[in-house]
Amino acid sequence: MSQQKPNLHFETLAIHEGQAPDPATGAVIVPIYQTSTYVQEELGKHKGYEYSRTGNPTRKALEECLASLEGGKFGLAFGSGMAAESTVINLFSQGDHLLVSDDVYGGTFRLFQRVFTRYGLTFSFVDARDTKNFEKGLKKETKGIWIETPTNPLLKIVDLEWVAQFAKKNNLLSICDNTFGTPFFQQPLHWGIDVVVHSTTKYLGGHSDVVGGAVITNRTDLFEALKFHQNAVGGVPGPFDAWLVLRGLKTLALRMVQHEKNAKAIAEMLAHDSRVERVNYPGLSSHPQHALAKKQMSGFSGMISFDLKGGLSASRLLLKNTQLFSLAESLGGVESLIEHPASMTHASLPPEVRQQLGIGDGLIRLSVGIEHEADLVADLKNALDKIR
Ligand code: P1T
Repeated sequence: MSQQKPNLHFETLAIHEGQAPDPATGAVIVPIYQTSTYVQEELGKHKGYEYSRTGNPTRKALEECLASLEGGKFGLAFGSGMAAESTVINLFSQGDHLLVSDDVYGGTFRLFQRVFTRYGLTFSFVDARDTKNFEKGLKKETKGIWIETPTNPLLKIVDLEWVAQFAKKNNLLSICDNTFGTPFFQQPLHWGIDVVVHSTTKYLGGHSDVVGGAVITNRTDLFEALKFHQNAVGGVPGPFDAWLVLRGLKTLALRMVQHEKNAKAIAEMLAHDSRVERVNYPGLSSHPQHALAKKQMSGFSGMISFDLKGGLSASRLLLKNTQLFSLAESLGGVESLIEHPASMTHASLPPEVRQQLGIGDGLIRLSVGIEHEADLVADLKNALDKIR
């Protein structure tokens, strides 16, 4: 359990929470406890650790720090975002139904539709910009509501406060994937959401050098059930991976300020470019849900998507001609990335679902890094000029 000190700020918690100097050596940085097991002095007498799937001091430091940053009591770390998601879904039972915001990471859609439906769970994907769609989708078997906000890749916003209240009223477990927002800009637990999940591969790790996931909650009952499943199912991160994410967290606040500043400049440039049909960035006042984004986020993060006029051939030219934006899946690292959701991150969605959502051949997604703003703007302008 995180010993959160209410008077400490985010930046301070990121560096200190769960990370007291090592009692054995005085090391300022939490050591990488690269061990699978721990000695018992005599039967049943140990220093709190028995086996590293169950618990590891490096992982524990990360889990406490993650909990404090989300304003939560309990954190659990996983070997990937998908492992974190699977463990949360393990809380449900055969016959249960979940409402899901329709625009989610392609791998989340795949996990729900192609893995967990085989275990007797059912999922309804609804356009969560209009909360009436959740009301319409509610069934007597509905036990959970799963949202992403901002969504991947269309940057739709889902009303956290409404979802939390709707879940409470209808006895549902509410879960929010906060990967795009990050706890620096958005804290779903604050609005009453039960469980936050993360791909720590992204902004939290921040350097594109580790794959990881996390789950955070304030509820003791949920923590106990999740901790049981973390150990029983076993999707834990290795100590070195936990350490990399912990190191990444230390600079999260600084990085997010720069990600947002750069993203804003690029979104504004794109919004004025004749080759661009539409820009999705919640920080633009023209975003249809800008007011809601402003209510529940303190900043708008570094993810942008936009539709190019000219479809696939225009996309190909743009993707081929950026120098600083590398063509790659993933997001949230210090370096800028560009990708084509329809054939990359969201290729696992059936074509008709992609079309319905508006993930077309002209859609481009940017993960704006922390390089100099002017260099990034110039790189994109230069690549846009190659389209005609
Ligand atoms: O890749 P992994 O750490 O397993 O996390 C999965 C995941 C979960 N939630 C969201 C919102 C995500 O974006 C992801 C992974 N996304 C990408 C790899 C991507 O490029 O969108």
